[in-house]
Amino acid sequence: MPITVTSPLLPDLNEFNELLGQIWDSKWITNNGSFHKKLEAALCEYLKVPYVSLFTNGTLPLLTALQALRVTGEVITTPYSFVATTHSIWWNGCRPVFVDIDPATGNIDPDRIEAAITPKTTAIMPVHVYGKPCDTKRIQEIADKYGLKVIYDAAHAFGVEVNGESILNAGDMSTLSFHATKVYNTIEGGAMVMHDAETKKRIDYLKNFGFANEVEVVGPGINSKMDEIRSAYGLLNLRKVDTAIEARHQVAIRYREALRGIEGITFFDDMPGVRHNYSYFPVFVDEEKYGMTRDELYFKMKENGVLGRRYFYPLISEFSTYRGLPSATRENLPNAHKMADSVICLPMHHALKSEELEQIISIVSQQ
Ligand code: T4K
Repeated sequence: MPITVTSPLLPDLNEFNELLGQIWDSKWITNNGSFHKKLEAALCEYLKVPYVSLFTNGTLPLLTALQALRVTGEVITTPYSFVATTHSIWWNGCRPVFVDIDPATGNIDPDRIEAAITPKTTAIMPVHVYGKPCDTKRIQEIADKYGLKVIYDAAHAFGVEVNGESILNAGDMSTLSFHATKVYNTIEGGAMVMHDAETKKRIDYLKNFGFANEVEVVGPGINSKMDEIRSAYGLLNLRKVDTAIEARHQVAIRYREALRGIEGITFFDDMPGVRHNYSYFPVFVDEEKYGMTRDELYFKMKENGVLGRRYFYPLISEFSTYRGLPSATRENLPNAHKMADSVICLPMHHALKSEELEQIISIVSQQ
């Protein structure tokens, strides 16, 4: 059996069957049912945020956030992410403007944002990549100075806190992905976090075609409602997520202990004051020092049954839809290119066995 980059956290099957029985009996299977309501409330409490609106995946809340905030023109964003981030800007008829990343975090470099602002800029869409918090204070200062909206793609940042406060409270809105490959999953799923009840109401309309009531549609909404089955699954997984994050933490500790000091391999350490979720474990290969290219290591791992992933290579700015944009040039994005060309995400999940972990370590450390 190959060792995959991740493995989904699954609820207890008997408990899930019990909840399925309740759903069958109720015959209420989607459209803001009781499990949907319960999961939204439970997530508010767990995540320490005031309002959560559930979605069917992590892409549609991005699309909906831009629409709800009436974002137009240009949106400043990072090329170092999953392609859904930029697609959401494109789907709203806006132009993505790529800004380079800070090599210390992988996140958009606040020092480079102002130079990318034009009279057409209306919003910034940063990503807490791998769950590492962006410099939200600096980004907000810039947004306030120029009157811009800030929508955080927090797909990787479930449960991440800075000095005891949820990172999801930053900006105008934050979005989450609950895809199977994430720390916390509802199979497919996602959510938006917002600050006030009025915005939550509007978002709830927009994810239900824009319906405010039976006869009134308040905007060109979409259908992105989470159903009762996934909501029930999500409630059960919420009970297990802390244990899963702690198991991931132990994996990170072992990786760091074993890989620190290997010439040509670097990785991120924990940031002070941050509760991390250990959603990914990216390592960066310096081929000169390591004596092997990133791809040579990637394929060597693969031949040995270890399926690491090159998240996020290629950069979004290299895909055909985006590479013609003025901000997509290699010269504009040197740090992002360097990171994308050197990264491998090692397998990281709650159920990784210690013998699997040691096998991965022995390949990377070339023993
Ligand atoms: N913004 C950001 C920053 C994101 O990273 C993402 C998604 C989004 C927005 C959009 O959120 P969603 O609309 O997806 O909710 C995966 C995920 O599909 C995607 O959710 C994720 N980011 C992205 C980084 O990774 P793939 O194509 O690499 O996944 P896949 O199918 O190759 O799976 C990887 C490994 O996971 C497999 O080798 C084995 C394991 N796996 C996967 C699945 C689906 C399982 O063990 N069981 C499973 O059911 O994209």
